[in-house]
Amino acid sequence: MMREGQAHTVYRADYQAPAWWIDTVDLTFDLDPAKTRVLNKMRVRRNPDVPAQPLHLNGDELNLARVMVNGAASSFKMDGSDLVLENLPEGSDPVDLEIFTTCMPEKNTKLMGLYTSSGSFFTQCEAEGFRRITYFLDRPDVMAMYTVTLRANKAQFPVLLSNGNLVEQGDLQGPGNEGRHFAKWVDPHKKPCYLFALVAGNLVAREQKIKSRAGNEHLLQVFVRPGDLEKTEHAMNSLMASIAWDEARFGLSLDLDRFMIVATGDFNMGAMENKGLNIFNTKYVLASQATATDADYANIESVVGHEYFHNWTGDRVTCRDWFQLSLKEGLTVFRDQEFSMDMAGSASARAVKRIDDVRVLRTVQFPEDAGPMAHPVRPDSYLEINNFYTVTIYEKGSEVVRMQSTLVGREGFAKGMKLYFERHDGQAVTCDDFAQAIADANPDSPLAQHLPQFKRWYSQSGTPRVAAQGVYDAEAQTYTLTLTQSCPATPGQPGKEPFVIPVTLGLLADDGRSLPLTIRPSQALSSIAHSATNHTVVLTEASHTIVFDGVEQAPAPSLLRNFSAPVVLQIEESDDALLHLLAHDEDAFNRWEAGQRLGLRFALQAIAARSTAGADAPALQANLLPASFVQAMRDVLRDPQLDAAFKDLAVTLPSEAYITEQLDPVDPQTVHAVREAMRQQLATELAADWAWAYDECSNTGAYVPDAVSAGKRALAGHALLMLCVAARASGDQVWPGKTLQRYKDAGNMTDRYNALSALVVSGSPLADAAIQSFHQLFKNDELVLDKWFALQAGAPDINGSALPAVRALMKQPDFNIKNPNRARSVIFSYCNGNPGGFHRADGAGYAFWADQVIALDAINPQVAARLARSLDRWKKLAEPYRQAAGDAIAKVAAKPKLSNDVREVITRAMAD
Ligand code: B3K
Ligand code: ZN
Repeated sequence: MMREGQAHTVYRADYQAPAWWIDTVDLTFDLDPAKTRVLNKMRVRRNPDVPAQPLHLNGDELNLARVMVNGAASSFKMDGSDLVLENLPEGSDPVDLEIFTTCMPEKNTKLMGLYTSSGSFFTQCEAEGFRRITYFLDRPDVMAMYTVTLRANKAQFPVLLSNGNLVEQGDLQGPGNEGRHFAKWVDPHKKPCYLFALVAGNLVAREQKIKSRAGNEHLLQVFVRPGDLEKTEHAMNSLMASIAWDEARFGLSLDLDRFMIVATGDFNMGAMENKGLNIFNTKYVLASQATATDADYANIESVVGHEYFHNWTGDRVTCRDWFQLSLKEGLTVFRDQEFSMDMAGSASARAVKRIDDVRVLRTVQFPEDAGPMAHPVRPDSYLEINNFYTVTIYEKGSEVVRMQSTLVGREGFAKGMKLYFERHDGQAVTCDDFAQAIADANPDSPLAQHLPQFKRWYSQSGTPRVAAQGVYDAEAQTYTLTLTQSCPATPGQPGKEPFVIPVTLGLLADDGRSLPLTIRPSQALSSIAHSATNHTVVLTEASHTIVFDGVEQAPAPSLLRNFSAPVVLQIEESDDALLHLLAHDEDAFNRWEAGQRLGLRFALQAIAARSTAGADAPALQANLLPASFVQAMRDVLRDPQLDAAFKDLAVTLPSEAYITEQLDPVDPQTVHAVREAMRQQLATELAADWAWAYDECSNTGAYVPDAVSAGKRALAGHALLMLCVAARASGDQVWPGKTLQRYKDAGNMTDRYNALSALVVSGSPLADAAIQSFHQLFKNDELVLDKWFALQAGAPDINGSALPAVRALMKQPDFNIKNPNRARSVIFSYCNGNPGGFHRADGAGYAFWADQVIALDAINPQVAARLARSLDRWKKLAEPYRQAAGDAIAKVAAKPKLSNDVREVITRAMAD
């Protein structure tokens, strides 16, 4: 039965407690790829707090065979694809239900519910996939105890896994059961159905026994396909580190005898935190130095950590309803970010991680918050919940938790977490409950003082602006800073109330020293002193005037240090002031930020100059960047105090996505051309410095994926790219030649991939041969092939070459649109990662996008809806792009059989 025709908007305000509870669930699966039989025995009872209602069970694409109530066959009714039981016994006694259904896992291309991948069974139930396995109250506030029996052919499916503890296993007896076996699992914790999982197949496991601080023994297992076992060491190490970290930092220990991770090559997203049985995309499990880059290693650590941390923040305390998704996601992203920072070690490595996270926030979340899909961290409505697993829920949600931590301090936050678990362990709760616990544990904090106002971060969408203006009075020795906040209108939210905004700041003297801060006390403004030279002021009003006393000279203000709030800072600063911050700020984040602001400024100036000149615009000049900026980049590169990883970020120009966000209307080809010209200039004028940096960093010895050596490899790779870019202009082939040699000699994937990428991205004639050789070397490794596809789909567009190249890639025998990783590596890499190739004046890129959204929607609506987001910002495109993008969107909208997922994205894009 299909869900089509059932599309309706769900509103947060309509939340009602369930009319029935499900106390226990006993599931028996007869696993067969073509037709799996599911027997679901549930004990249910009426919720005494809610007026009596029929039991309305969700279902999706199920074949129903029979329903029994307290042992007798029962009548039932269908409501669309849902099952309604109207005549259940009155009263408060528990009722025993038995529901027998079948489903077709091998036909399940949506990868939601029970599906097969390379001959094994996997499940994905969040958000609403459990209803594709059996009829159920598919909502997170219904928490039950699960017993699961899996039965299958033993040769084909030797491993049978589900949540919790294995209590029984053996061969099945009797006629029809030849060659079949079973396993019975009991989960000792009650859980919502979205955390249910099963896995069955031919898998092998890396195992590790550990002892917790409390002295308990646990078995950790990482399951993969035979042959991949040697690539699981890093995932296992990451899991052990995560367990140790959660105990040390938050006093949270593993609550299960056994914790399992299973990898599959077919997965809609990164990974899933099913209780005790996490299911992962292979991309975030498998790593060897020959096949995975430093970024892959870091991502594995972060995703393994994220899913493990969900064991408490998500699984022990879960969401009351899906509007509260950020309760678990924002908090768990905050926890994984902190984990990665603690693992990275040095202050500089922490800053690098912070910069990486802020880059994602500003290049993906800020555009989301300014576009048609803008929604609050706690949304008010949705058509399809899967569309709300967004950077706003995750990354902005994490920033909202980070601000709470800033406002109560690190220790105060740990106390708040403790109270949160004391109050809510085993419950399904709301974002309000979380913030209340953090505030109640810290009654004297600015968070407690301003809690209702602080919670506007959950309810108001859009990215706030903070405008800053400073005046120095030499005579009075005061520096007066006025900070004014505002927030643009977003869909459904024309006006906004002021937010609580923590602004961490300092003042720099001429010689680069940080000045001691004396903030004149004021009723309206709380402030927190972290050190003599670094304070956080807490904005609550539309405008605040902050007076610093005893300021001996006109200072350069360093505001929003460490990106203390997810806002846009608007401040007029001279180039010199920014160069000064870039050279001296004690806050590493703001050093990087000063360079970004300068780079952005020069890009916007060049773009403005070109659009004024119109069609007569001369070819871009080589010197878009002033000599002082180029020199500052040279100083960064050559600075003996700075880590390579920081240098790599500081000498990277703002991305096209970030520049684009500052413009309205935007001509994407101008943005592309200007950024390319700026990069060409940095490549050429700093050629000797890049060569020096390459020599300094190119040899990192035996491969270890630690932050310091990874930083060196990143900078060496960046230097190679710039040297190849310089060669493109000069014609000198020495560096491309060296790069090809580096590609051949590389002892690890990071160096090999960076060399290959330098050749491809710089458009070197040597790229083709290297691309061929890479395919030869790695044609049997799916994850490396994804890199191979992605690199080519993102390759520079030379006279319209990118789109035909993408079409050719899709004809390759190893392209498979049904595999989400492969679809992403080609189609998404082109539509989202190759702006110069995608935004074609003839609109062919957009037409291709429309065709792919439609094709994918028939296979996998979740993946299709992600792709549908590529044109979110189409209304601010300049002509002829806008018209062409509008036509492509209309083409998708005209399809009668769209999924809710794609329909919602497209409808919003058209309405905005
Ligand atoms: N909770 C899952 C995401 C589920 C997405 C459903 N469409 C992974 C995570 O955030 O850890
Ligand atoms: Zn998560």
